Amino acid sequence: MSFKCGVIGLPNAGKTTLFNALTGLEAQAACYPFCTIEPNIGRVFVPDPRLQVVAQIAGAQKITQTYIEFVDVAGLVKGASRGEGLGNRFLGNIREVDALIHVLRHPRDPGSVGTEVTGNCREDLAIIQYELVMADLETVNNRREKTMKMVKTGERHYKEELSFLDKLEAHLNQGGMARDLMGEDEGSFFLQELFLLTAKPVLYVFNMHEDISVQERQVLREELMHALGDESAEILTLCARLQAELNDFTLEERREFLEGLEWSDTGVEELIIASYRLLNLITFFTAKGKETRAWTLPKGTRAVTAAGKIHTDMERGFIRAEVIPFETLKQESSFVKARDKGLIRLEGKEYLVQDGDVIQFRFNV
Ligand SMILES: Nc1nc2c(ncn2[C@@H]2O[C@H](COP(=O)(O)OP(=O)(O)OP(=O)(O)O)[C@@H](O)[C@H]2O)c(=O)[nH]1
Ligand SMILES: [Mg+2]
Repeated sequence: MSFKCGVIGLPNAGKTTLFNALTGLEAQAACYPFCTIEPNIGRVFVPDPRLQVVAQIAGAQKITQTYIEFVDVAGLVKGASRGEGLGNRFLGNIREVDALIHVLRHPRDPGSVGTEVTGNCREDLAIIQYELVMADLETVNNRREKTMKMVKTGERHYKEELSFLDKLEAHLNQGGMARDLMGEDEGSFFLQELFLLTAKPVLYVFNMHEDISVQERQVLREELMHALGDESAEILTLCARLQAELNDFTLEERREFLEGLEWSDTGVEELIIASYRLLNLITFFTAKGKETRAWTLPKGTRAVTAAGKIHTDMERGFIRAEVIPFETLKQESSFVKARDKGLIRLEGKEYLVQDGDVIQFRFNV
């Protein structure tokens, strides 16, 4: 299963333009709201020079890069959680993604992009956040009804869940995000089953018109940081149209094109690497048989869950993980040598996979 990112934001924010820039696809982007109705889905391979090294040491004949799947959905409007616009459909499309990319737009002239984008990032941000919170409140309420019935069985688990749901509801009612409660033990446990939208990690992409100066960009970025308040979110500022246009260029052409423009971006690779870093993702490698492969995971994933990314059987029948960090393997440049020296560790289900781990899973089904 690949890592999925949902691209969300107001209609006309530039979601599809960004999606095209990332994926090199040509989904329709146009200056009217709800240009996108059915979600666009695209794969983006994550460049990682370590993969070649592992493959060489493993003598692999086949190399498979890891990829992120981007899902570009319809714009979200006020009232979406109550079914306005394409509300429910939209929310259904992003319920299952692993992370969100929230696109905000700063147009040169707000009038030019319709009434949805106000050009005031604080207002635009508040509209989307409100809808996500409202949708989550509905999910929490539905869950509570079920849990209330189960509490009667007398099982402690349900009582604990109910008290967590109360706490969560109060937090959401105050405009808080479910992800704020993720750090708590009970939080991450109960939240896992709820698929809440505000529990997903989010990267804010501030899409600015190509004519915006460096100074203005800095001011706008600070405004957004301010609007985000306590939320420890990551922000990427870019010009989506410029990024999308760069896809058709060779490296040389890119340089010429960007000369004189004050945008320093050299292309989509930086964008992907930045998203990867900002979303706190890591890569691990497998080298089994003829194939060496890279896989994407959120930081802090347990070995048994990582095994499940490869195959559900591996998760179910997990015995242990044999792990060697990339740097150690590179130094030894041989799996056999590394094993002889005792450098391949045996780890159990609870081991937290680290970036660069080369892993062989032992399982039994
Ligand atoms: N000049 C300029 N135009 C942009 C930029 N980003 C997006 N646009 C234009 O704005 C319009 C809307 O962009 P889309 O990418 O379709 O917006 P969207 O968020 O996907 O909109 P919906 O699918 O309707 O929700 C298109 O005409 C884009 O070409 C930008 O950075 N600069
Ligand atoms: Mg679109």
